[in-house]
Amino acid sequence: ESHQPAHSHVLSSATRQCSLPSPLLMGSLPLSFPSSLTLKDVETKNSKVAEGKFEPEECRARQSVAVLIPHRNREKHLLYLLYHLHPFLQRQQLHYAIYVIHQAGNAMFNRAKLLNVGYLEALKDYSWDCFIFHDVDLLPENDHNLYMCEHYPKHLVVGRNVTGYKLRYKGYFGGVTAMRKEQFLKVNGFSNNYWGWGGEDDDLRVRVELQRMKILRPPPRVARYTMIFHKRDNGNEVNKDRMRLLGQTRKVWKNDGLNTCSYETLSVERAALYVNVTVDVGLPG
Ligand code: UD2
Ligand code: MN
Repeated sequence: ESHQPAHSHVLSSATRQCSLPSPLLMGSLPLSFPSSLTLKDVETKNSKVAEGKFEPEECRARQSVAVLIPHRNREKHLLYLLYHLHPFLQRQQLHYAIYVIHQAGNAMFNRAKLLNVGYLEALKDYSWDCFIFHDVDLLPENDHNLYMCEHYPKHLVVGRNVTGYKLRYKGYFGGVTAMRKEQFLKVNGFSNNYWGWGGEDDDLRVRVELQRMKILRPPPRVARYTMIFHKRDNGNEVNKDRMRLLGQTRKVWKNDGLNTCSYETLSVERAALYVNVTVDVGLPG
């Protein structure tokens, strides 16, 4: 139904692109961890989020962003992440969805493969422009740290509370990273072969460098995170093979990644605040 002539150039507010920076940003906010917080509370506070998705009403979002969270047995961390991340992403006026990729079973954890699965599964829902690969225990402290993709891959974690807010080492690419759909495809995603803790983030950095892409980082005062304290999980012991694997990345990346990622999706549950994809990623070997 329309009372305007078809050739009208009057733009409705919803077709005007969101401004940059978003007028809703608040800068650095203190994080809180209410001990009695429940998922229901977080749902109530985010009533405009449905099936993990949100889109601003007042303007047209600049990017459509899928946030992918590898997960197993960190329910409390996930609750605090959802509690902080939903309002944070809404203030950035993004069209976004949050996907939790849950590894079924108790076998060795495979963060990188879970993120490949997340990318492939999320693209079945929508043609997302941008992917954020996000540890479950990292909370962004400043909403000027934009969950958007750039001309090159972006590493969003310069500093963490636990490391005195300093970059851990040159080339460090762990924690939270942002890559365009095409950039991730170009590097063939993550390796599927890193089981247990460590190395998979460095492997992705090597893939990025092999494609002559640079790595961008926001200013240190902005790219700050709080990591919720944790010990090393059972089933995610240090991967003793990681250095050997890292030595062969340039030889094997074309045949180890998105194009060889075999898995079995056990369920896709569309909860209010996130899409939960439970997956059998198989066993090392
Ligand atoms: C660092 C990196 C992380 C990854 C890891 C090595 C930072 C800030 N993070 O994290 O990106 O490269 O080293 O693999 O540098 N997880 C579960 N359940 C488990 C085990 C892991 O959900 O049982 C997920 C969860 O999202 C977690 C992530 O995997 O945040 C990384 O595992 P971690 O937090 O134990 O490792 P950490 O903090 O050393
Ligand atoms: Mn951690």
